[in-house]
Amino acid sequence: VRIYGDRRSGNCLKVKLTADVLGIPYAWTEIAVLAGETRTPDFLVMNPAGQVPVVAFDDGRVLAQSNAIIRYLAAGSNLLPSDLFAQAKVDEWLFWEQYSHEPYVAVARYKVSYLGMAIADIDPTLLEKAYGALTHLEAHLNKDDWLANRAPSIADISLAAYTRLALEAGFDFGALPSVKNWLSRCDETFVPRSTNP
Ligand SMILES: N[C@@H](CCC(=O)N[C@@H](CS)C(=O)NCC(=O)O)C(=O)O
Repeated sequence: VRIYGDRRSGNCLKVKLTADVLGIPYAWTEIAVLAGETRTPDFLVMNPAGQVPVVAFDDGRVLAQSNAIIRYLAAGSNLLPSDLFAQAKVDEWLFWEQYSHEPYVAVARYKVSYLGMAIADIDPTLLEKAYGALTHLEAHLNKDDWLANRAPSIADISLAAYTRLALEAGFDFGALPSVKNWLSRCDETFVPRSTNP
């Protein structure tokens, strides 16, 4: 497979980590979001939505949307349970990530890491929603080591991506000790099996 992605994007890092952990070999094509490389005519043929990540398979099929991609890559592995209800509990977190976490946590982090803004200058409403999402994670992780089914899964890979990038970008995790411990647990558990570029 070939992954088209921007190495600074959490959505793309989810795909990279899932492939690395599962030992799926791939080639990586770097697409610079800020340089407009997701909006070139060639790229838009592949993904009319003009976004990375995109995965192109050897048979010509193409798949976009980070959580759809990691779900497909992880099917049949221990990162996605085969029981349908257990799968739906993983999906619960994947959908929550896209609607209630990524739009705030990733966007706030984008302003700092891509645009160079100070955290203090970010719209307080956006910050409040970002910390609200992180606090929801904290409440769950106070009770449980993992997000879904008391076991590591792509739900953790997905949610950890932008949570980690927010921590690295300097957001205040003082009130989020369980989230920080969970990020460390993810590092210990999701160990790359392959050495892709
Ligand atoms: N819901 C999509 C979001 C993808 C997305 O927002 N990608 C950003 C980079 S993180 C992008 O390609 N932006 C470029 C653009 O919109 O032109 C996913 O999960 O893959």
